[in-house]
Amino acid sequence: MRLAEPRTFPRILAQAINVATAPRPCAAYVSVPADLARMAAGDEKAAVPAWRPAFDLPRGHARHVLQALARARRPLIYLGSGAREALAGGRAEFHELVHALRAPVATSLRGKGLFPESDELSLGVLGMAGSERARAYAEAGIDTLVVIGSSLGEWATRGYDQSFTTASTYFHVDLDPSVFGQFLRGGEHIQADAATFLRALRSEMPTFTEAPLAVPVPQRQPTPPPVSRETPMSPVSVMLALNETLRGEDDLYIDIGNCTGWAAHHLVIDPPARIFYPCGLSSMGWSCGAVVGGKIGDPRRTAIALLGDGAFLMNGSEVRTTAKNGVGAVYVVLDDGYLGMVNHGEHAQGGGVVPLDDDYYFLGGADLARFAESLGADAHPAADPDGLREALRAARTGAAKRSRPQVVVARIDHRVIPPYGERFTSIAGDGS
Ligand SMILES: Cc1ncc(C[n+]2csc(CCOP(=O)(O)OP(=O)(O)O)c2C)c(N)n1
Repeated sequence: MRLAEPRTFPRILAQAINVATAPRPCAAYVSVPADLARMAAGDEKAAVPAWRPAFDLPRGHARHVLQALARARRPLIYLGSGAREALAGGRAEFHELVHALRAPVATSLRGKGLFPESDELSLGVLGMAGSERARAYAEAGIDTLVVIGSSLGEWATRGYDQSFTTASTYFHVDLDPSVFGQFLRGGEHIQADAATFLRALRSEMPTFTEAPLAVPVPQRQPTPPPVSRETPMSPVSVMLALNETLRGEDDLYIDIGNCTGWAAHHLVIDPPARIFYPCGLSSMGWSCGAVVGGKIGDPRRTAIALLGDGAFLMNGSEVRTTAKNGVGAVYVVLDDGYLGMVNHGEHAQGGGVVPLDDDYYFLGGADLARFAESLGADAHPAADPDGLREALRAARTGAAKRSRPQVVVARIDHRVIPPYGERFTSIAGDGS
C-alpha cells in the first residue's frame, strides 16, 4: 500500500493491519514517500474492518475424521503454522482431544512448539532438521494423516520425502485451497480455518465412544551433552543451555543458517513459549528486525533472536534502532567465523573435497561484541557452556531492567556438522 496524502494515514494503516491479520495472515507493506514522512498524519478515524469469513464443516465430517483417527493404528496429526491462532485460543481443548484419541502430534518447522514438545504424544518437528523420533515414526508408516495449517512445502516434508505418502487416509485442512494436492495425491480437502475445524472435532467428542487403536509413540530422548570443556564450544551446547533457561514468556526469532537446524533439532518448546522461523523467503538477518518488532508489540514477553555471525554482520545494524528506541531485545549470535550453512553445504555436497577451513566462506574474524557495543548494546561474550549460561542470565536481566539491547556472542566450533544431512545429499544428488 502506498500513502498518497498524510491525512489518509490512519485509514491506510488500518487497512494494512486488516491485511496482516486476515484469516490467512501475511506481511503488509506500507510505502511512505520521503516528502510525506515528516508531515503530521491526519486524525481521520479509521477502524480495522472486521471481515472474517465463516467456514462450516459439512455435517458428519468431524465425526468421520474422529473415527478415522480412532481406528488408525499409526495416526498422525501434523500442525503447521496456520494452526497457531487456533491453538493459542484452545490449547487445553486440543490437548484433551489428542489424548482421548492417543494420536501423536508432529509439527512443521514453522509450527514448532504449537503442541508442547515435552508431551508424551509429541513427536516434535517432522521435516528438515526435525526430530529422530518423528522421522522414525513416519518411516515406519502413517496410516491416517490429518494436516492442519501446513502447505507441506520443502522444509515440512524433508524435501518431499515419500514417508508422507504411506497414509491411505488423509485429510488436509487449510484456509487456502491452493495448498491442496500440491504434494500428496488424493485425500479429503477441508477448506476451513483451524479453529473451526478443531471446534467441530471437539463438539463431536462427547458422543464418541470408540477406544483408540493407536500404537505407542516413540518418546523423546534427551540430547547427551557434548564432551565438557570442549573448545571451542559445540553449537549443541548452546541449544542445551537455551533449553535450560527457556521460560514460558519467551518468543524466539530464529534466523536462517545452521542455527535454523540446530534450533529445530534440539530446542524443546512448550507453550506459552513461542518460536518463529522465516523459512519461506529464508532471508538472512530477518531476526534482527523481527525481535525488535516482537518486543515492542508485546513488551511483557522476552524477545530473543538466534542467528549466525554472517546474518548479524548483514543486518546487526538494527541493534542501533533497538538501542535508540530503548527496546530490551536479546540477540544470541552463534559466532563460528563462517557462513556456516553454505560452508557445510558445499563441504557435504563435494564429499569433503572442499575443506571447512578454507577462506572462501570465512567472515574475517570481526569482534562482534565490540560491534554490538558500538551500536549501543550490552555485549556478553561466551566461550564455554558455563560462561554462556551466565551470559544468558545477564542478558535477560539487562533486557528487563535496562531496556537496552543485549547481545550474547557465543563462540562456537564451525566444524560441528548441522542436522541437515538429507538436504545436502538431495541437492548433491540433483542431476546425477
Ligand atoms: C540475504 C540472504 N543471503 C544469502 C542467503 C543464503 N544463505 C543461507 S544461510 C547462509 C549462511 C548463513 O551464515 P551465518 O549467518 O553465519 O549462519 P550459520 O549458518 O553459520 O549459522 C547463506 C549465505 C540467504 N538465505 N539470505
